[in-house]
Amino acid sequence: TNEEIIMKRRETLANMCDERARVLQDQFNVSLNHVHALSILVSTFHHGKTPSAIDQKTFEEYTERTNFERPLTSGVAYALKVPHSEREKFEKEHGWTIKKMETEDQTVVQDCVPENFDPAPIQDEYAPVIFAQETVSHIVSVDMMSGEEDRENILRARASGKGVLTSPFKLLKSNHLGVVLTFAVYDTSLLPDATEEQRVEATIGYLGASYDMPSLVEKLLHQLASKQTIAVDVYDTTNTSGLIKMYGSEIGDISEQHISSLDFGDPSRNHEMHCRFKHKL
Ligand code: WA2
Repeated sequence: TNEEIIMKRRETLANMCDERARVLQDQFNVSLNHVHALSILVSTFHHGKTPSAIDQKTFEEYTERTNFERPLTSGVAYALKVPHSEREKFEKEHGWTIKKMETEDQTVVQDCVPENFDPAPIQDEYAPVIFAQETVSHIVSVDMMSGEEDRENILRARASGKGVLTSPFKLLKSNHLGVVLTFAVYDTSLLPDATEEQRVEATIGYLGASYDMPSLVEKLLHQLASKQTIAVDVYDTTNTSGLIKMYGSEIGDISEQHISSLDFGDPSRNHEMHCRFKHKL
């Protein structure tokens, strides 16, 4: 009967949506674990050794060769915590000035590359990127605390000791919405039961990964069958008064929609996958 066909169709949609949500969530979780491990690698071989065993070239080589470990990421980078009192010494040592992050609504598009960025204005502290995977080499020397979403992530990462996610925003040199995942790197003196204040005090840097949602979700869905059949949207649903679409299209009939939950590992952000058939019954 017609009713049975509709029921069956609804069930198929639910199964396909749940499977896609699970694959995306698992891939995200795999890369989150590897970004975490990378933060420990930097702690061990950059901060834990004198002289450091990591420089930009080593970081670039290692992150490129282990890229397969971080599906969905478009690049990883490491920023140092630099208090204002150490800025001059830091800039002299590195031979460049700490740059202010500028977004396209402040500059014309062709100026929106870090080579043209202005020096960061005076702040209590900075988070200049010192190592970057080649795919995000344009953020080297940029103060990550001068970008609203990156700054919020850095503050939350170091106070919590957990991996934290930004809400979706337009990444530098990208036309898409993306998210950034950040882990703080601490001085080895930090105890596991430390307070927030002790965590902030023991922070020495920030390891971050950027996720270009549209291109990466697209790549993932391509690997699954029946891409022709269903349309998939991914939303940040943290703010219930305004969902943010991180990935998706306008096609399909939303009257028959299935919603699968997504857990990207940061309890203060919520995500959902919305699926529908591309063609009416
Ligand atoms: N990485 C890549 N592109 C970006 C970006 C970013 N942040 N922010 C805006 N566009 C080094 O949390 C520390 C990476 C920030 C880490």
